[in-house]
Amino acid sequence: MDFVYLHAEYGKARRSRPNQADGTFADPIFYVAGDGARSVTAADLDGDGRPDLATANHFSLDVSVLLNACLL
Ligand SMILES: [Ca+2]
Repeated sequence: MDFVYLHAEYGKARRSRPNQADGTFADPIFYVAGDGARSVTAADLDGDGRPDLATANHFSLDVSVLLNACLL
């Protein structure tokens, strides 16, 4: 299980901290979302069995979708 959260300082970014399978999380990976991302959820949005992420963006009035491209 990875750890995903929005970072208010950057506004348009969200961060993910990959699980390293030893009880710790790796350094954050930044992903750009829409302007004013306020919430994030994980779900398999394209039906490939891997969880994807979506954010609701307050200022750009849209939704950002990041499909999981991980090979694991
Ligand atoms: Ca997926």
